[in-house]
Amino acid sequence: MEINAFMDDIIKKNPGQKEFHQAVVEIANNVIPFINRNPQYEEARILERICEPDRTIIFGVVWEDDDGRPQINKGYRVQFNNAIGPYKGGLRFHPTVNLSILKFLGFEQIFKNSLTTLPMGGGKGGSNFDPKGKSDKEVMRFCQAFMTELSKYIGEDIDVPAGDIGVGAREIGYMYGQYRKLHTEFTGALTGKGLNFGGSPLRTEATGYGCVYFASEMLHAIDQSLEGKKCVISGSGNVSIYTAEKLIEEGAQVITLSDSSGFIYDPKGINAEKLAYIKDLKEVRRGRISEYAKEFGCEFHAGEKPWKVECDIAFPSATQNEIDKDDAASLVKSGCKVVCEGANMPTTLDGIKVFESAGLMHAPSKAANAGGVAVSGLEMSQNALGLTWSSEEIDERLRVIMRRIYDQCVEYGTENGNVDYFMGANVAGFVKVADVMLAYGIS
Ligand code: NDP
Ligand code: 2IT
Repeated sequence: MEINAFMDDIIKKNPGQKEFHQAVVEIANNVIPFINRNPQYEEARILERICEPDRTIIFGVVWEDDDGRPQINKGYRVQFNNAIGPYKGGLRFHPTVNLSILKFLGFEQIFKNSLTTLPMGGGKGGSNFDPKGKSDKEVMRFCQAFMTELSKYIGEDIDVPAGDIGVGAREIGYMYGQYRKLHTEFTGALTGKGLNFGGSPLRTEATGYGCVYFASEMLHAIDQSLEGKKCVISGSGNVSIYTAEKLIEEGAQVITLSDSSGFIYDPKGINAEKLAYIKDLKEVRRGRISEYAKEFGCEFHAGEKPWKVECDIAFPSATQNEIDKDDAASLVKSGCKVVCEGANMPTTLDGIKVFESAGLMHAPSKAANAGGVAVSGLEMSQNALGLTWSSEEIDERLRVIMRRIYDQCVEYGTENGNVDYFMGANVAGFVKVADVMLAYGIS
């Protein structure tokens, strides 16, 4: 197989979907050489088949705003691949959402979910609805209208959505309430539910905690630990907050957080008390990160990203392509030695090359942020069993899963004694799904 011809075909079949093309090329760069050594995958055209979603559902969502005016949004669910389990992946509510972004996310999810070792296929969905500036009642009406349509296509053994950008506990609550009403049943058709209606302990924390566990594994391999390491984090949402929480617990120094308006730089480090302020600011009051700078008297850099700040480790945890070539060069210059991706595909292809040539340890999102969907998988198991495991039990399972993901990266990504975490994650994620697709024959 030849990469350029393969990508030409992808671009022709999916015109204009640049984020999707980017996600595919990143995988193809690693997987095609592997396929060329293992021709059974080429004969069955497995990679081409994985790149075509099983089903793409697009629908209109009409809801009423507080002034009684009808509002119209687009809703999507991309059911990408269910070879190894029900479609599984989050819902994103953000004004930038389009089919390209959801296809990149759904595609990544296939490989990520495979790496978790749990039986979950890949999917993703969402809407161009912007929750910012909407009242609680407006968010509720939107979520109900969105679920009225989506509910026709999901179910505990079919497709199990969860949260992503703009979708947290509040939105999942409204959507699950509507699902349960429409279906007259109480099953695990969504994850990230509240603890009193089938949610799993630690699902809220899981993506951030898992990301830190993955960083620990990488440091352990070079006889280092997180203790005393200067960490820069972007974003201040679900993933960023719980990455910060675990880093603080591990004795690292968290010095930045951001949102779409800019970043705060707190050289003294964010401690548990300051983090409690951030949780209230972001999870309850839904305010801006600049308020932190006013409260604690530190710098706020409007309109900027934190990549020029001197650090040991970076956790990009806001959104896709937030580290381009220049940002990557800034991070290298600022002393960064490890990049652990909390957000999905936060580094551009040029940015990845900069890290590669500087010899940084760089963990791809599909490995490093898989803790969230892994605990979603555990939530599905608990729902099926009708019981709830303890936080300690979930935390131990999460640690084991992140270690296994790390081990798979090392197994499939080691060349000449060096670990290429991208190669490891991409090939390991592919092999499991590909072998199952071979077992099914041409179907
Ligand atoms: P949240 O909505 O909780 O937080 C998102 C954060 O990122 C906010 O601080 C937001 O700032 C910032 N942000 C979002 N879009 C942009 C943008 N275009 N430019 C600058 N800043 C932006 O989302 P999550 O924390 O859940 O998700 C963050 C990332 O992690 C995403 O890439 C998501 O796909 C990924 N992820 C999430 C998982 C989960 O379990 N939630 C699991 C695995 C990955 P503002 O409020 O100003 O918009
Ligand atoms: O990108 C992701 O892995 C998520 N947003 C979590 C998906 C899930 O089903 O928990």
